[in-house]
Amino acid sequence: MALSIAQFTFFTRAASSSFLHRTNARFNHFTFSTPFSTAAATCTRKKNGRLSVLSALELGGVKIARDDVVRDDPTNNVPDSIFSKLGMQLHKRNQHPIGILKNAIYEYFDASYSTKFDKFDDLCPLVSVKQNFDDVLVPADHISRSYNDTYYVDSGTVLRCHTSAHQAELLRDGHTHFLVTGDVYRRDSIDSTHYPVFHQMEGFRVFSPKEWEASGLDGTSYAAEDLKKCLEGLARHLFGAVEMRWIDAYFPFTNPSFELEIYFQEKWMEVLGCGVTEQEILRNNGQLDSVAWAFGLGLERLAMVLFDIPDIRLFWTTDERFTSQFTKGKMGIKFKPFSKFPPCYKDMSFWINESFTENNLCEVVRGVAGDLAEEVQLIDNFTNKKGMTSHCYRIAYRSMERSLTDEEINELQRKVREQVETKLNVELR
Ligand code: FA5
Ligand code: MG
Repeated sequence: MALSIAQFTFFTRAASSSFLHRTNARFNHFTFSTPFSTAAATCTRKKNGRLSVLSALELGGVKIARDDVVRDDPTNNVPDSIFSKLGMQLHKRNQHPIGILKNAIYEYFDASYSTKFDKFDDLCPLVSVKQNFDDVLVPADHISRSYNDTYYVDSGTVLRCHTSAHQAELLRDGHTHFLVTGDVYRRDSIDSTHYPVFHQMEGFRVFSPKEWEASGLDGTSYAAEDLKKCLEGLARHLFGAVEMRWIDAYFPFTNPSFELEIYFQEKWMEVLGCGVTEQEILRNNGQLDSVAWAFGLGLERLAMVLFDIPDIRLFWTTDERFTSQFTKGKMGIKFKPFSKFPPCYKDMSFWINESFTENNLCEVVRGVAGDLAEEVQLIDNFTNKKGMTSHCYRIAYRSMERSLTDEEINELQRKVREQVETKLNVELR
């Protein structure tokens, strides 16, 4: 039986925080146009293309014009709040927890492997649907392709939702050991460990037959063992002792697949996905007899554990009381909260319609409240005798930097209610 979007959204929120291993759900079909970009460190203007992405790497960031990314067009669902994050590249700031962590992971790979891993941290986040999905075998009806989950610039171009989008092109360019760090974008829920822009590091290692033949293992088992050894070694390098566990997972691009969870703030938190790369990806990209492993780390999640950062929004604050606490190259620092301001909770109930999704609601809330929205949580859900379904959401508002006034919060909530009604076409109760 096909799940409705609403049921599905509820289910995935309750069951799992991750994205690419969701399987089928109802999906809106649309046509895909020609791929946008090739494997290059920058995006360039296509002669016919609507995307003009100027290379500004020499200035320390990629510059992209707003009109190229945010458009009033049904094939585009990128809000200004997301555009404003493009080019921020927290992973390239050596004094920022995300940059400090990236450098520490680089150190581990440099120290552990005699074959150096090639490092990329400025690949353009605008990629084609082919790069983001087709090249890594994401099925045509996979939920992650939907407009509900991914930011589309147009029907053939997305803001990458994972760094795996670069695997195929780098393989084709002949790289066999590589790390790709970058900002990735997803329409997602609102809470302390989810943010619509975050950073991933992809790792990829190819083995030739002579590497596993002597071991007596088959190629897949050899790669799986090496992968777990590599990531457990990385975890020890970063954390020393920390409680962690492996979970069997599913990704379209690896088999077998695993996720690593770390115990943090009294819960298990998923920090990475990984596995042995599907042969088809290797074959399609010029690696005929090899096996490979791949992983995708969530850098914010790891940095939260490492530096004791309680809320994912803090990575984006420019408040000096946050930024001044971190130092280039220093891993042992624990974040000291500068003060804790009280949250304010507002509930809202409405009758949902067929097209309602929680991600759409979260986009409205973020659009109005930005980083003042701390959490959006479904607290009640019922269907009446007429078959109408009601949802009640609790929105927590809290600033990381100051106390909010009652008037300010009431005004935010008034706007959220208004936009939920007009943009999502639901009936407020
Ligand atoms: C992926 O993105 C896969 N591409 C990872 C992978 C690569 C698997 C190579 C196999 C081989 P997933 O959707 O689970 O998988 O996301 C990976 C990590 O990103 C998660 O474990 C989590 O740490 C982080 N993450 C996911 N969504 C968010 C979010 N909204 N905010 C912050 N971090 C997130
Ligand atoms: Mg996951």
